[in-house]
Amino acid sequence: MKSLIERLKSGLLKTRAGIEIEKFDPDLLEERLLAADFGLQATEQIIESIEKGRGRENWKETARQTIYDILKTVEKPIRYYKSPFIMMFVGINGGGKTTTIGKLAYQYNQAGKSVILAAADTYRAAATGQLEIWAKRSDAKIVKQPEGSDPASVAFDACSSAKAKGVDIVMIDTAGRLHTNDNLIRQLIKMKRVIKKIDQDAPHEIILVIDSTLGRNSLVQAEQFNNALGLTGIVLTKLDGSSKGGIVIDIAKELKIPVRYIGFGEKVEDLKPFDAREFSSALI
Ligand SMILES: Nc1nc2c(ncn2[C@@H]2O[C@H](COP(=O)(O)OP(=O)(O)O)[C@@H](O)[C@H]2O)c(=O)[nH]1
Ligand SMILES: [Mg+2]
Repeated sequence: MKSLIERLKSGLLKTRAGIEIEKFDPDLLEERLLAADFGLQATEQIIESIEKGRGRENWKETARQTIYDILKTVEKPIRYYKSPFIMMFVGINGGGKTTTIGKLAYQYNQAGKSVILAAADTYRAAATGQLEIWAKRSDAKIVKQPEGSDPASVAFDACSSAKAKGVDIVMIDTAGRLHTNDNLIRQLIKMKRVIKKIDQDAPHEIILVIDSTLGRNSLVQAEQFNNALGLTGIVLTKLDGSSKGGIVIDIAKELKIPVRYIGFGEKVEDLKPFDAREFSSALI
């Protein structure tokens, strides 16, 4: 079986291949980095560091170090400081919320933690079913209500049940689309407020799940969610299908929101806490 690092490396294959050049050429490198969605600021910083650095022979080493320095600022793993630890997952449809929650539920279960999943995407009929499959796989409990129910009420039920039963972790799956974007944001704000009735500090994490194949388009989205909800972290998914993995560097540079996890495949093991050193080494 492949090690996790090897899996991460093959996950980042497309992005790595996209920025691969034979020898250092600033214009060509700039073009390649921008195409991989590194963003202008980070691209300039990387090229400058090479030009000022220890010779062009070692340009990859310098680039890797500069990428690491940028990424290090968002390498902040989740700190589980109380129980139940309540996490809301938000983001547009298809981004990978349900899959990420499922993978995490499995990993927590393996680590001996008890988990409740809240099926608060009550807007789509199929959403609860998908979460149920993950719950079975990872021996997690699921709290659900009929389609069309109030998502805040599902979240509230899940959190109060976790508190009553001494469950370690609650993960709340939310909708990615309603009739309008405003409705969605309002619904999420209400959910956040209702959860506070269980614990004033909760939700302890509000995590935006972003599809990395969308590249820079997702930065605007992230800003909207962040302004409305105050994000505590980001999960970047689908790095395996993306040639735009540079978006992680752009996020670090522009949004400065901690990157909690990265997803690079559909299997439970294809989700890792974000590690700046590993990521920069796997990239270049
Ligand atoms: N290749 C790949 N596919 C993923 C990854 N994460 C999620 N997916 C797929 O993306 C699709 C949408 O994911 P889903 O969790 O339903 O998104 P949601 O609408 O945000 O809940 C599903 O087909 C998932 O299997 C990933 O890291 N890599
Ligand atoms: Mg979903």
